[in-house]
Amino acid sequence: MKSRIQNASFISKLMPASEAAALIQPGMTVGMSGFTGSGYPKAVPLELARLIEDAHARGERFVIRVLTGASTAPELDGALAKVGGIDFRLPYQSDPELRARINRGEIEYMDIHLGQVAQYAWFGFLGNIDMAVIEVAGILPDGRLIPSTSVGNNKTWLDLASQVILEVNSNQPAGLDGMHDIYYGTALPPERKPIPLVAPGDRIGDPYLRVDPAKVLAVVETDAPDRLGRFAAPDEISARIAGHLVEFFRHEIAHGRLRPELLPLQSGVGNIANAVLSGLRDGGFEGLSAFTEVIQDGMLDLIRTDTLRVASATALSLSPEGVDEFQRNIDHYRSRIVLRPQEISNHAELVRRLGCLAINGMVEADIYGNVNSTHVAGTSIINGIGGSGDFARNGFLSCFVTPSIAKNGAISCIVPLASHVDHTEHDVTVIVTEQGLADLRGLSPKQRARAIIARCAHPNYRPLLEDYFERACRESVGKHTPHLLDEALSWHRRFVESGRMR
Ligand code: 0RQ
Repeated sequence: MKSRIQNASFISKLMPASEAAALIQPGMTVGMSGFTGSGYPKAVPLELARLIEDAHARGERFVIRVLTGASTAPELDGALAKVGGIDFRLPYQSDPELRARINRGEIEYMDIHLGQVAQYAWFGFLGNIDMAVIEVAGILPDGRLIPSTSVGNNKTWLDLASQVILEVNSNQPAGLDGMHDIYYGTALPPERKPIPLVAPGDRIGDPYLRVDPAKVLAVVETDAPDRLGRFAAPDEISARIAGHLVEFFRHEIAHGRLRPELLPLQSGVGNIANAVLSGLRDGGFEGLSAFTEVIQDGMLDLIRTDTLRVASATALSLSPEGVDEFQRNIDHYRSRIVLRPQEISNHAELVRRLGCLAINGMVEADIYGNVNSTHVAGTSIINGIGGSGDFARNGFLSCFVTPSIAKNGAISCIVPLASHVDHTEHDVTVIVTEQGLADLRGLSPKQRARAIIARCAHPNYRPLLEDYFERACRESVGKHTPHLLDEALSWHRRFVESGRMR
């Protein structure tokens, strides 16, 4: 392990995770590493959960505020939520225990664009960050830190936190060294300058994170893999969605609006995103690039085959097989992958400059193109907006994908009125289901409604949507975006009451 910690002053701070966890006091705001299940601290949060459980058994209140990059894993979000140790959490999460407690109203959760978390903290909107708990892959002789499988908000937490605990994980590939690009040129307005990145693979910073050694109270050794699941092979529905998108990109190339190498891809997480990437590989595309948040197996495969020349992201989120492949060919990947802080990977200025093709999953869209990415029936959160808004608002194209129905057809994913809106009709250019693709560019609200109902709705729900829309066009007082106000959310009310929208 000494070879991973090459600085004597950091070696002198080595201690067991239980001792390091005891440095975290009730009421603290703690910035932790971790983004989509990778690069999160593996030992200190588990020990902290034990301390919190003991305190609660003694009748003492012990809760903390937890800030991360994005979702973590059972060892962090799951363990702390289970013992009732989280008072407030931001941003994106996906842990079942944490989600359940948020939806029971036991934990305050702030859902915020991933690209904006760092500036929010720098503006002072999150109060003092008392502690940072950050996983790294190693510590250099000069005290700089080799980042782990995710960068997330680590730079911000290390800079802003009053105190720091480092976990040095020897299980993370040593070959990660050199893959990161940490930009230290951000500033607060009005001192901000343009970010000097003009292509996805540009390196504009330093491969290493910096930390003031005086703030580092503890260094903990770990040797545990990121706990990541396997991806389902694309099913028929996701393959059809991917097929529609690939056909659409070809159409755009034919009309001169896209070049054969497309524009930098941003692809959300999950089954459909993976299927779209497979569709691009099988569709004969070449010379592609990605400016995205997360590199999953599907994207790794595109890099392996050189279909994708370069990929910028803030995290690797690979299956165990993906990790094996990554480790075996790490030199190939190091020259093609750049991992950055999420304030850069998701920066509105850069997404707009590069003209990303944003492809994200959604819960539902309404007939006018407002998209709900986060809430079931408008009230229960699934994961969070993640980075979808960073890319949707600013991309060259903003595509949202979903199967047309959910829960075996009990739910239509195209509804009269979205029960919660994450992306407004002004930020959505393309909606795709397995039924087809609605190109909303240049259309008025009523034209959009006709396109979405005709191309994207499931046949079981299409006549109901047509009926709603035609009646709304006749009866609505305002005829620009017609609605029947008493009826607009009745589909969701029926679902909550009976388990079915019909
Ligand atoms: O529930 O697991 O209980 O069966 O939602 O749905 O179809 O498996 O789709 O995994 O792609 O997730 C929007 C959640 C889609 C995701 C969302 C139910 C459905 C299922 C999942 P079950 P699928 P996916 C980059 C960008 C926001 C963040 C984002 C997401 C479960 O894409 O979190 O885009 N997006 N980040 O049954 C009720 C509906 C439903 C529904 C689906 N209309 N009503 N339930 N479900 N549609 C990544 C980051 O930012 C980090």
